[in-house]
Amino acid sequence: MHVLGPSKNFLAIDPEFSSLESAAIAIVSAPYEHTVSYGGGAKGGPKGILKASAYVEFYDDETDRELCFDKGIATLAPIKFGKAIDRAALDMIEQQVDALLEMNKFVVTLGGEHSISTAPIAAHYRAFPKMSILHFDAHSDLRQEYQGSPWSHASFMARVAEFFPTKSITQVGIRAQCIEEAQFIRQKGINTFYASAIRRGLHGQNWQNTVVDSLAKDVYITFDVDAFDPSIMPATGTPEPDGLMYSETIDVIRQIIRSGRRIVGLDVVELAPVKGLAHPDLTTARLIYKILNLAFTPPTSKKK
Ligand SMILES: [Mn+2]
Repeated sequence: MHVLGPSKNFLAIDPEFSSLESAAIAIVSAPYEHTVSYGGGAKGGPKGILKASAYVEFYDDETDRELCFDKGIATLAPIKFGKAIDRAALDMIEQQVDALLEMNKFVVTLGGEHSISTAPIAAHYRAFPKMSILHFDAHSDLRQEYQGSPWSHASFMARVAEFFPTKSITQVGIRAQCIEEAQFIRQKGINTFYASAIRRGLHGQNWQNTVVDSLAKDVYITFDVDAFDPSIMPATGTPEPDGLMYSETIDVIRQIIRSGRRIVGLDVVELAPVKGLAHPDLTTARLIYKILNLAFTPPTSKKK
């Protein structure tokens, strides 16, 4: 597996801290885009995130450390899909994630469209059989198929639900779906926290705690950036109003760690960089580094 150097890797860090041998964290780039439904550009996501990450500070004040130098972060060269689509493309990603998990790396997968997440989820599920999935998204992605394809980004969670226990799936920020998806959620016992329910106070003031209470001890996070409000995240194919803000989102991650749970893996998808608009790429790069900082920092207090 080829690793990118400081001019192209996550956070622009020297080889001493970004070699695969020494790093505890590995970044996989999956610039895959095949089933666009509205705006395109998600294949530029990994590159946009990596480019912006050069401007993210190494130091995190909350955890009071430079995680990238303490733990090391290796960024792998992007997967070249060639003509591979659907299951064949997912297999390529899954193989790489499998290999990294075998080396005991914490794996972050960058998309690409959301359909790629099926691959790292399958790989992590083998390694962490009791894990929950925490799915941030504006869409529940539970359509059995979309525009004729069962492998559409709009169907990704329906594919996951074929091999993963639906009661161990928690969705946050959902605000656009069809009636069949709403019925599927109820039938299968998926824990879906709708944006409207959060805003109407149906999950209480500390809704983040209610979200985290639904999770097992091991948590895999799949993050579609369109979970964020379009005011802070306009650079995505299918933006929807009334989304999550940055700080309240990070509070969910804080609560995972505070409650003694553990984050076992992460993927971030659907960033479609817009030329001349830097903040969405930076927001995504910072989100990733923040989650890593929290994931690798033992809680100082178990207080809720
Ligand atoms: Mn989405």
